[in-house]
Amino acid sequence: MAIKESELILNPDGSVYHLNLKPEHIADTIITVGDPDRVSNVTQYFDSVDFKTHKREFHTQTGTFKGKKITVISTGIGTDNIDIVFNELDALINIDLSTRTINKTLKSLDIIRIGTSGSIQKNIPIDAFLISEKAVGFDSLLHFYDSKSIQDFNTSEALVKHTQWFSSKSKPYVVDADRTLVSKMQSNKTVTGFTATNVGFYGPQGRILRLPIQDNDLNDKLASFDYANQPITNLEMETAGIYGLSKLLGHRAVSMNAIIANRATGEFSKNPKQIVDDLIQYTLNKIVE
Ligand code: R1P
Repeated sequence: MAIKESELILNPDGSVYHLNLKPEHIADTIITVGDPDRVSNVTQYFDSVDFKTHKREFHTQTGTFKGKKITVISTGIGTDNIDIVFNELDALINIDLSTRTINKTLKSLDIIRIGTSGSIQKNIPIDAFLISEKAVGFDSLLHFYDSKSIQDFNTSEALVKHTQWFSSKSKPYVVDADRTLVSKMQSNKTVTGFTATNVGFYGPQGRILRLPIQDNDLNDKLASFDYANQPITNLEMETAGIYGLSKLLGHRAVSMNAIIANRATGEFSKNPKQIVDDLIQYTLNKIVE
């Protein structure tokens, strides 16, 4: 059955609605970044860039790095954008856009997020490279999908109990990274961790400027949560959505975090641009290793 025009929206040139991309524009290996300007910061290391487009916060460049075809795409901030980027990337490879029908043989992408993040553990210092082995989402994205089969309910139930999670907030969902990609990206330069994906940057991550927050102790409770010897290590805003949708759609994903802040010590990196650049180069070389 053909997917209706209102459900899978295409631009007049046949590209997918938000990303402005056609199937031939993307590689099987995708790097996602939050900041649209970071796309060129990645592709500056490419042998060549063969395709560029942009619409809203979604900037895309495809080229080769050491002979390997890679697409770099910006997602903007937050799991609401992850919903758009991941559904449209998947549509490009798994839906025939001319007949609007799902392909008989489904393809899988390798998706690597290169992002920034704040540590909540004193022993994970600023400027560290942290690979998320697991993620917990405080946003509600995954609850809108039939996602029971991929969630780690033991960990989320323990977290709800430990934090005395406020019932008006969306229930945390816990999902794993792709183990093979985590192993591939690891080295003595990285640490692995359990990443909390927040639904905002200020109140949801415990930052108080003018507004009081519902739970002043949430970050401390997250830092002291240690179910199955897996303490929560860092905060950012996309990883849980990336892991959830990748698993549901049959893609492999891993999230690489440049730790530019330590919320436990109050420190901020002296040179965040450099640490992100170092992580970009590290990640690119690991992809082709
Ligand atoms: C907030 O400043 C943004 O920075 C982090 C968060 O996840 C959020 O997107 O990641 P990026 O630097 O990859 O955007």
